[in-house]
Amino acid sequence: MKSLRSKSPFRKSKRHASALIVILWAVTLLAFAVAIASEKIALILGDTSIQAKRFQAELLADSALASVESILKEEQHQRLFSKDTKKVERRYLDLTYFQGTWQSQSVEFGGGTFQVELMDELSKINWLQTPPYVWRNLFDAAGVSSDTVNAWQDALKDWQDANDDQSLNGAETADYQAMKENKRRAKNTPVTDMGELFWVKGGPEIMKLQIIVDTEGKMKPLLPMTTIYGSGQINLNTAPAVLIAAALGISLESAEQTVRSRWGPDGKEGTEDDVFLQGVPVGTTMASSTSQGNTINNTASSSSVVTLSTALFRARGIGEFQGQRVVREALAVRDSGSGLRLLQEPRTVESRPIRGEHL
Ligand SMILES: [Ca+2]
Ligand SMILES: [Ca+2]
Repeated sequence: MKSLRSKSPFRKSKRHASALIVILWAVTLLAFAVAIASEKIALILGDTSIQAKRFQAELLADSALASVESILKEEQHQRLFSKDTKKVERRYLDLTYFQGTWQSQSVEFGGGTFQVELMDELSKINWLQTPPYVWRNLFDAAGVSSDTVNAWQDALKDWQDANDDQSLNGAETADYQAMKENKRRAKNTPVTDMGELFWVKGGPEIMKLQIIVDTEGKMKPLLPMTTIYGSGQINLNTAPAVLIAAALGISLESAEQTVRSRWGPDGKEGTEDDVFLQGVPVGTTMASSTSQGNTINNTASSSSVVTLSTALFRARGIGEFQGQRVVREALAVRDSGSGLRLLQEPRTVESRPIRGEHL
């Protein structure tokens, strides 16, 4: 009887069930043990924990970039239907009338937050596309000697042109090979990365230049105001006064007036009454095209050094997770609709603890 009973299917399954419970317990205990151990490891190796959090922050930053279009549409929708018109700053969301920078609201997700930021890439001066005379205006204002400017412009030309014929003040492979350190060859194809400019003869000196940016004599580094992307045109609706002055060949004072006219009656940037410029304000004399009069319009030809709108943006995804912040960046282009399309793989431009937060 006993043996029969023990062979009954019911008892057998019950025994299996209890075995399963034991295994589950074992697994659970093991999981606890692993969890406790990894907590301890994380405490001992603080870095591991920070790296894990940064990785989460990075994922959030990438999520922000991946969903930039839907974030943009969502905010446009929200603000369009917002009853609080005083707070509506619709102009920031209309990419056609973009006026500099725009930041989305911070979205909570997966225990952290993400956010998108857009900046106009045409608010910068282009190392490769902006005509040399504009650069000369800028360098003159910055007090760079004409010898230095000539050498730089020739070296940049030689670095990119296919031949090995040295320009008057330039540098080709023979010159780079004759250097004491970092012997290299001239690239002989166009620059494709900002970092490359440091390899061009004279590059490091030019890249670390500080220039006067306003009539009060404030100095700022030149490099963040520069790009290698886009048409080389400088956007009057987003560029700083110092670049507008160089582009139009006008005084810094006149260029500051242009910038102030963007701010509207309240004299503040980024408020409801800001004005989108439709042309160069009357009274501003353009050294390069005085025959065309004082006003240029939005249909300025591609040969013009200034523009009034942009289609090229620098999109930033900002991810924050448990005290860690990661910013990822990629160029983005406005497509024919209201959409925005990333042109590059995002890359990390910032990765750090959030100030004031304890880890
Ligand atoms: Ca060359
Ligand atoms: Ca204003």
